[in-house]
Amino acid sequence: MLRLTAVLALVLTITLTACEGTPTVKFTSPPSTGEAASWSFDAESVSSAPKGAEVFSGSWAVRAESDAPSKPNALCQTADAEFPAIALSPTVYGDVTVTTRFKAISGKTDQAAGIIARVQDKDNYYILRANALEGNVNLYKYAGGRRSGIKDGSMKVASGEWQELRLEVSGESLRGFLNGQLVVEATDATYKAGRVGLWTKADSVTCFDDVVVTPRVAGSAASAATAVARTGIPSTTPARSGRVSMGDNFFAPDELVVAAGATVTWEIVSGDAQHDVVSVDKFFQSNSPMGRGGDTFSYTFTSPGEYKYVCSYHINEGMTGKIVVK
Ligand SMILES: [Cu+2]
Repeated sequence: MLRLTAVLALVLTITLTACEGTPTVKFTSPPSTGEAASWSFDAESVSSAPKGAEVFSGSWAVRAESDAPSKPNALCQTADAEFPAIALSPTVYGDVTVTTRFKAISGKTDQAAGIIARVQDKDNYYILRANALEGNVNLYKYAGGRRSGIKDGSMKVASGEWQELRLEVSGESLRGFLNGQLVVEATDATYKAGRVGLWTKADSVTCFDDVVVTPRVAGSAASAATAVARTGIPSTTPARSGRVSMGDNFFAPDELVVAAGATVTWEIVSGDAQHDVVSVDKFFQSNSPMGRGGDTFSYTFTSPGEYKYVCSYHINEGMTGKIVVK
């Protein structure tokens, strides 16, 4: 029996090993913290990939989407490929949080939306992906052009609706959130640093908007939902409108850069608790509490400056945010 167990273990080991590719690691140590960045795609040329991006697979193009969270544009993947993927910029990050809004529009085989991080090259990175057909949010490792599962998380993912996906990578910890709710958590030590980007699968037609990349401040244990102090200012053109998702107990993104004249809309996307939006300097205030489930509050920022705000119910839980108007 012992021998049989040993043989089975050996067979299992060989089988598992055969499924995993061999990783190529280019970025062995985290660099000094990369700059925060954000993409609303609204100032990008339509019908091409965003400036500075590198398409690994699939057909990625900016296009007008009438219901885009920040209008008019979104970035959409429309080809049928094994793993469509795009790196958004050449910047290498160590510990980082990537948040994106996404909408799974169609797909018979798959309706997937993913974030990739610690990207070494087109064949080596981590994946967090939500799938509307399977109802899960899973973590994968892509190594040597082969995908292997790290951990699965079960969660209903709506088709045809804008939602929010977030991947936090810190040290060896990987955490995936859907609409602000932690769904899947695991550790993996393969990749230490790398680029960030987006991912889909097979025949998924998926659009993305309002991608926010926040490097973790060195030495800070706070999650992106509570980390407020940050020096990096997003580098792309300020958006003409913006959205902030709310839940228990976070604003996401917690720092948003918009152009003067932009209207920012806060929306409760998850959770059961009561929340509000209160300007620290009394420029704006929502109803207290806001209604639940899709209720929104909007404010138009006319003057450049920094506008800090809090949820008065959860200020002690770190539910604070900032709008930077340029
Ligand atoms: Cu709150």
